[in-house]
Amino acid sequence: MITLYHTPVSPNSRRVWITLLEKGLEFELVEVKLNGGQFKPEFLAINPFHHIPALVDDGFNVVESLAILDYLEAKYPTPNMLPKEVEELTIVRMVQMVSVNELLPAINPLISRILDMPGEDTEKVAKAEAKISTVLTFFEKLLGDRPYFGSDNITLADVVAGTIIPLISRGGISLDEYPKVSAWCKNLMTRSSWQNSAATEAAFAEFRSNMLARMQQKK
Ligand SMILES: N[C@@H](CCC(=O)N[C@@H](CS)C(=O)NCC(=O)O)C(=O)O
Repeated sequence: MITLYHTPVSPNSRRVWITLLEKGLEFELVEVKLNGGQFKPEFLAINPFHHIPALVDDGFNVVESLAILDYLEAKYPTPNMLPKEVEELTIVRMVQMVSVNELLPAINPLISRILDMPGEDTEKVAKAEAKISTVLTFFEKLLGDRPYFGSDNITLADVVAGTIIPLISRGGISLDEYPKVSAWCKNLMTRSSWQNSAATEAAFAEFRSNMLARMQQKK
């Protein structure tokens, strides 16, 4: 039995959820409330670093979302979500790493817009927009004429980038200047895995009130 410990608005856990759905696996979802649930001893026994996502498969614990995706691909290889050809595989890995190391941190200054909260830092937002533009230009080239990154079928790169880019749109950044990325993103949104794992407005509202509470505590 597979159990995924997750939080609805987190792109880190959503990428695992989508991979489970794309692979047609049976699994149980356990929501970890990030207002303290991650520090409960039973969760720390699974992930001592108190982060979601964490996956438990028949007693085997896996943490770190990219490691979880590799585990799922190796253990449940059908459908195949990692190309074998060297350049295609490298494109997938580049997109995964750029998404996590460049794009995701650039979203942080946009959080106030994504969640409709006060306190936007305009200087940080301008820097974030410049970084996001660099990433989107890079992705536009990497997509080329293919429907997915490095493949004609969905890959683990699409799952990683495709759970972050919708948040950028929610943060008010248009994809119009990047027609290939825009078409790729629209196509992903039609997949049942994306539709069934989308965070509800109630989940965004809960995340927002947790953020506001944390900001109050820091004052
Ligand atoms: N590198 C980790 C990052 C996971 C992560 O940052 N998770 C956040 C939510 S998006 C979390 O659990 N935060 C709560 C905490 O660290 O206490 C991964 O990719 O799995």
